[in-house]
Amino acid sequence: MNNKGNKRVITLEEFIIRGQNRFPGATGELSQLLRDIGLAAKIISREVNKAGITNILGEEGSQNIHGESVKKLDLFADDQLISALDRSNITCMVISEENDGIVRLSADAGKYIVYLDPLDGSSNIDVNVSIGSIFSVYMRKMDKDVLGKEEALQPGVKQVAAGYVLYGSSTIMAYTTGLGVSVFTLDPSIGEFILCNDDIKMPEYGTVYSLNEGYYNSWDLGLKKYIKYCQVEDNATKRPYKARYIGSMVADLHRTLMQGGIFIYPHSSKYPNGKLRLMYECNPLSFIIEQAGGIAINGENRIMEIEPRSIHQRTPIYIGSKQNVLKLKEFLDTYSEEATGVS
Ligand code: P6P
Repeated sequence: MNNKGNKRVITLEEFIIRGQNRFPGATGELSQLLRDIGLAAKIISREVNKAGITNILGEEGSQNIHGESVKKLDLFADDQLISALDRSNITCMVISEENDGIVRLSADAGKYIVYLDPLDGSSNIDVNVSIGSIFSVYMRKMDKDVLGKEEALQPGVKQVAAGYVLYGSSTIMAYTTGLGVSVFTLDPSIGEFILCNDDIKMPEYGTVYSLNEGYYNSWDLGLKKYIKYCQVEDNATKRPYKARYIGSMVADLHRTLMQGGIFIYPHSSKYPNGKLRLMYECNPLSFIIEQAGGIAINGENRIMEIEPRSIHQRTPIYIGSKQNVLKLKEFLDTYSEEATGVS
């Protein structure tokens, strides 16, 4: 509190430095990396919030590695984040949804590897629906003197930091370094991210389910049964749940973090391995949700324990409040092919 009894404003920069001081051997490099991402986020937020005015909306004309049309803001966000990381000489390489291969930065000796989804949910840009940036940070395995994919292919449990920026009605930044989840709101009048919650814990049980029900016919039996369970009236478990689906993973996950519930993107006939990417969507958001007390699985195993085979690998994901994910897992196990003999 300040001398007028008002709650003191803590900026992202101040909070990062405080966090650094909790690690006696800290060199300040991870703090610098997080500040760099914060700066890029402010610049991206400015462009997202005026996208309708400048000619930055619409498609850039090319396609990314996944055959998805690239929006101009996608490339702008990618450029801003990569150049911010490059300036500090502590990141040796970046893997981003917008680049087919590994992007080697000037700091060959940099100790960090950063995965980016520069602008997730970009299909929503033109209709003014919230979109987000996602980042995931690993330590380089210093015993390898050759920078390559084997350096980058580490399971999510090895992340040293992860977070997202949500460009919505306000711009929110949430991140974790393994000591809980901190959430900040951008105050555009002073250009600072201001701390809102320094150790957020999500509800253990939620009453919102979130998935694209358009793919219902290609779901596994267990998922069909679970969604029907969510829709049955039962006062004791506060069912039927609400259905909420924004179609922008960062927005759906931020709501799940704040209100509880479950977000699902399963495998389907269209996406046999799921649509969402393990390394720069599911691992970082799983780190956040687990740090806030939730669970994230691929239907069988913990997302963050998946041994990655490729940098753009996809995975099904079931993520959210502990009790909701465990209940879903019961249905998946009960009605699995093994249990029913039905494929
Ligand atoms: P669908 C956005 O394109 C995205 O990658 C995620 O942000 C979002 O959760 C998902 O795809 C939406 O996919 O198939 O429901 O449109």
